[in-house]
Order: sequence, then structure tokens, then C-alpha cells
Amino acid sequence: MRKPQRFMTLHRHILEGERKHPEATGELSALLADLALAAKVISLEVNKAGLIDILGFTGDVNVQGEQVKKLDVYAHETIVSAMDHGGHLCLMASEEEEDIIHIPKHHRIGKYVLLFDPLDGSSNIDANVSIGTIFSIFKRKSPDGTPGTIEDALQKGVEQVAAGYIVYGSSTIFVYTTGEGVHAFTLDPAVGEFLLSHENIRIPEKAHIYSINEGNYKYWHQGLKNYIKHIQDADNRGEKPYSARYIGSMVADIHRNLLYGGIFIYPADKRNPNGKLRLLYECNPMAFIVESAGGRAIDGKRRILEIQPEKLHQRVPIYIGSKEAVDMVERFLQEAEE
Ligand code: AHM
Ligand code: MG
Repeated sequence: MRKPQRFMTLHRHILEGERKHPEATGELSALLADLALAAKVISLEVNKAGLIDILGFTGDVNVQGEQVKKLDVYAHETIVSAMDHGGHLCLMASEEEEDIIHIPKHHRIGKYVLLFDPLDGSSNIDANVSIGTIFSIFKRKSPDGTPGTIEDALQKGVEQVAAGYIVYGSSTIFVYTTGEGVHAFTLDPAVGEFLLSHENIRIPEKAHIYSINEGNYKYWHQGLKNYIKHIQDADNRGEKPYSARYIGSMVADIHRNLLYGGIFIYPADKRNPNGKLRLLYECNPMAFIVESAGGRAIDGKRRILEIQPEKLHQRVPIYIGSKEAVDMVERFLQEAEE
């Protein structure tokens, strides 16, 4: 990782990236800038989460007589209203909404598609644990100028033109890639800007952290049980032992593993043959980011990015992180099947 230049804002970084591509129209940059604004608004609200009770916002109506929204609904609505009139999108889809979201009439219809999970890990909010927004951007397949169709949303992850996440943690960090390096920007709340804090992140090839909900052990398939046992025994083989770290908030778990090296697993098990996490809103964007940082992401057999989505809210198992670790779990899963 190169030491960042000082005072490189997210906006400037995106523009400089775009200048390397003379064919670029500036639309993707503008779209990412709109998303960064939505992230700042959500971050402000996340930081106030614990105050709702203290300030007497009981029930559903706050002191101004406004409806108090659940934070995930608030995040969803913030992103939709920040993005639907920019003129860059032909449609959106959100984990919080069943169907695709069309661009309202009278707004320009653009050439990009935005898929997002507005507030992932929202069960952690009340405990002040990190949560995040995840996004994925594609170019449309349908003809320009027409309203987008579901086929625009159901593209393989390899077609992504950009993806990223925002983690609302001890600080707010915006991480994005256009496939050429993964970069992180930390929000300076005083100036209200995301400033470059980690340029060209490379995930360490070896993992020393594993992240999985071990409470589900009895439902796991044998290959996964064997793999977890194997890494827990690392020190018996004279190797550095693994640490278990599981926040239960995918954005925070993957962000940490991206920086320190690790594997995050949400497997298929005997109860849930497709795991829990969503291909379009969680797994594809994270797979694009982690692969762009030198890691791997599979569903056990296939590369996540090569799965053809069949429906908007499709779930897939995921094994994602440091390359060597994903290679190894893949071998254990295969061996148990033979
Ligand atoms: P959500 O989209 O309802 O917030 O659920 C997704 C979250 C992920 O952030 C996290 O990795 C996972 O659910 C944790 O699930 P579990 O509690 O089953 O371990
Ligand atoms: Mg989610």
C-alpha cells in the first residue's frame, strides 16, 4: 500500500481516475459523487442513532411531528432521492425493495444501473456496532433513453463497472473500485470531505483471521467442518494460529479482512442451501472489490462474479478473502464431496 498524498479528496481521485480514460463522459464520476453525498447524510443519521431515545423520540413520531423512520428505511430513501434525478441512472434496485426502482418521469434517463444494500448489518445498530452501505454499478444492456428493465439488473458480477461500500464505524470510510485498484477515503467530519486514507489496497495473500458464524456449526457440511478444524490446528503444524473475528456485519468483517488478511464465510448449510447473503447487493460488489485487491470470492464451486443472476433477491453462499485461504477452503469442500 502506497502512503497517500495529502488532501486527496474522493471527488478529485475519481476525476483523476477518469482522466486516464479519454473516452469517459464523466457520468460515472458524477454518479459516485452523488453516492458520496448520500453516504455523508446517512453517516450523520447513523451517528445520532443512540440519541433517539434520549431526545424523547418515543413511538413513531418525533418532536417535530415527523415520522421516525427505521435507519435502514431512512438509508434506502436517502440513496433513492440522492440518485434518482442525477440523470446517470436508468434504474436502481435495493435490498429494501422487492422490485426494481424506475427513474421518475421527467428526469433524464442515464446509462448506468445502481444496485445497493442501504444499511447492511442493521441488527447491530442498537449496540453501536459498525454497519455499512454496499453498492454495485453496471452499464445498462437495454437501449439508451428507454426505462431500464430487470435484465439490466440481472447481470453477472464480472460486468460491474464499479463497486464499493461505506463502513460507518469508529470513523466513516468510503471504499470503491472501478476494477483498477481499491481505494479507501475516511470522512473528515470537520470539513465534510472524504480524504484518501488507503490507496491501492492489496489484501494479504495469506489469512490469519477467519470470520464465520460458528453458532451454526451443527448445520455445516463436512468439508467446511474439516476446513475450520484444519485452520484451528495451524499452530500444531508450526504455523501462525488463526484468530476468529466475527462482527456479524459483512461490511465491517470484510473491511477488516481486506486490510489484515482473512477469510469471510457465509456458507450453504443443512438449513439454508443458498446461504444468507444476497448475490446482487452484497456478494457481487464485495467479490469485485476483493478480487480487485488481489483476493478471491467463490460460492464453494464457482467464482461469484460469474454466476448468472436469476432473480433480484437471490442468495448465494460465499467464501471470500485472501487468495490462499479461499484456495484452501475450496479444496476441503471438493475433497468432502468426492
Ligand atoms: P442484513 O442484510 O439483514 O443486515 O443481513 C446481512 C448480515 C451481514 O452483514 C452479516 O454478515 C450477516 O447478516 C450475519 O448473519 P448471522 O447473524 O446469521 O451470522
Ligand atoms: Mg444486507
